[in-house]
Amino acid sequence: MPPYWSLGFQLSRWGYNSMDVLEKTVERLRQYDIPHDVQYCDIDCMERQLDFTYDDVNFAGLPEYIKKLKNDGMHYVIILDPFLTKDEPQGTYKPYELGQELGIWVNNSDGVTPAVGKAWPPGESVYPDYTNPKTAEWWIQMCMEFKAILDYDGIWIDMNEPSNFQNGQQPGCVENHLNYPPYVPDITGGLLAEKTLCPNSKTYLGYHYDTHSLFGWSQAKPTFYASQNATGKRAFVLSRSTFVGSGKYTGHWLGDNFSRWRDMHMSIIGMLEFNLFGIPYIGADICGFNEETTYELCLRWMQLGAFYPFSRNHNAIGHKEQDPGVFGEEFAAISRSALRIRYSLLPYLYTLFYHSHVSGNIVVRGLMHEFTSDPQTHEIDRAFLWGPALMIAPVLEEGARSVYVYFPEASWFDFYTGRQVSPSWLKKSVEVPAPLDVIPLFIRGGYILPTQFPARTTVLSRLNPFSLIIALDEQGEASGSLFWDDGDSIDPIKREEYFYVEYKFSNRTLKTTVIKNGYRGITTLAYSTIQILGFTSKPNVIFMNGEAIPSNRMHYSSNGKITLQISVPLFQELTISFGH
Ligand code: MIG
Repeated sequence: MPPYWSLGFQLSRWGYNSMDVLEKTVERLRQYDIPHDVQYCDIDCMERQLDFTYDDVNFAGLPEYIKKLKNDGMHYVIILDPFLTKDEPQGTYKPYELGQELGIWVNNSDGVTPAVGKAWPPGESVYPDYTNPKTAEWWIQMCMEFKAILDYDGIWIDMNEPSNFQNGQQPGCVENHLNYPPYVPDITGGLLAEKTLCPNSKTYLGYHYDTHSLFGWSQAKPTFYASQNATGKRAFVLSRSTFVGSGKYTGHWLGDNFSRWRDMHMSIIGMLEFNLFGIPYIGADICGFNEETTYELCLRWMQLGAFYPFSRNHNAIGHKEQDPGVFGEEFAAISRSALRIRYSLLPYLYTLFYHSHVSGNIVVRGLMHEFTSDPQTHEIDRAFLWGPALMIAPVLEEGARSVYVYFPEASWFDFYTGRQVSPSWLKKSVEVPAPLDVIPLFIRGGYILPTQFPARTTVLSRLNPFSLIIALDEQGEASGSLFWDDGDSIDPIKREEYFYVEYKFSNRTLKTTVIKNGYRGITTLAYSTIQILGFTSKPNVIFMNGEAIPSNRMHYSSNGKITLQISVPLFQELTISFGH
């Protein structure tokens, strides 16, 4: 389970370069009231790019600033690289010296001398061999000690392919069948050692040749425990390199994309793939990493990125600022409204993660996943679903003010108006309006989505009233569920400290069934609104648990939408009937 806060909006960049710029950036998001849960600082925040340090000159006051952010309900994530310089003066850099003493680096083919590459920190670097259990212990210890210096909430692990600025370690890879096998995959440079270590390097588990693709995988697990042990809370790990099975310990971002429309489109494909790979916590750098973004690209990307499970705007060093507060009032307002929709839907998203966690179901889905027998869905990579029920159809082209949306056979409702999509649109690609301030969204009939009133952070939104959106199918039925817990403790499901309720609507009646009532914090939460879409005739009497509800609590609009105001604790089971 990801921590709840990690479903909030996140902001990062490589190259804030100073405390002042970092603070001003965060401040303008706040001025514009743009939801913002997580802040990052990249390797420019380190002292000379040394892991487990921070630059106390250019980022003087960072530890105090992090405390301030956290007091304000925000969270902070650090970055760590998997290489350590061996060339700091003796007695000054413990992470290297302790690791050297323990003998935990990836070695040359002799199995004893460390492989020496070149990476970000000054001097030459060695590589922790995370397949060695001793390395895991050392890493966890370093992360825990660093927590006393920067009070972080999660760990971003980068460059863990592992990346090296040279082809192979020094003095280069000898000519043999491991380093130069007769056949290689279609890789950059046609060389296995390209920008990494020689294949005949030795790790605890065997030759690097055999374990190369598992480097990030082997780092994710100890980093998960480092995060968990250091914070005492649910782990947050974000890794650039992953493998099958990584999803148990880490999320992933899609790496160094470009600020191009095509890359924005490709991110949907990457997101769908990673859900199939069992790594549902996934997203791309919003507004693009390399190259300069533009106002319109970045705005459309903020709208799309509001629907990445991992929603982070991130930028490379040297490029113009691209956070949602930097482009002025209109941009800020549009970003705010997209993110407020995200935040209102977080109970639904979190519940999808619960189902993914306990049963392996996926979070973000291609339309073909839900409409397998409709061949027209099989090629769709411009629209996607959250779970079975929410279709997102972003604008992916410059200048476009509409998108073509394919509606598989189902009842669909416009998210914004609640109006049902005309049956004549089904099984067709239909042009729907998408002015600059709108990302088209549709709810699928047959489903009940729990929502919550949004706020600037999830810490605040988690206190707000809940609502249900009940979208009816052709039979007038719908179902759904809500998982809820404290959002950041370790293993709430194993400890049975959670709340789980199932929703069922049929025969004009909503029934909620509390399956698990193990979370104490549930008592202060309440439903405030029940919305029903696709209700064809105005109900005359409404009964809730046997008592009539005053008619002024209900609004019925001719497009078939019922809005009912109630005030009932979440733990209370409900039977609400909408009589003729
Ligand atoms: O050589 O830490 O993909 O997100 O900003 C670049 C600096 C190293 C690559 C990551 C990117 C990050 C950058 N890193």
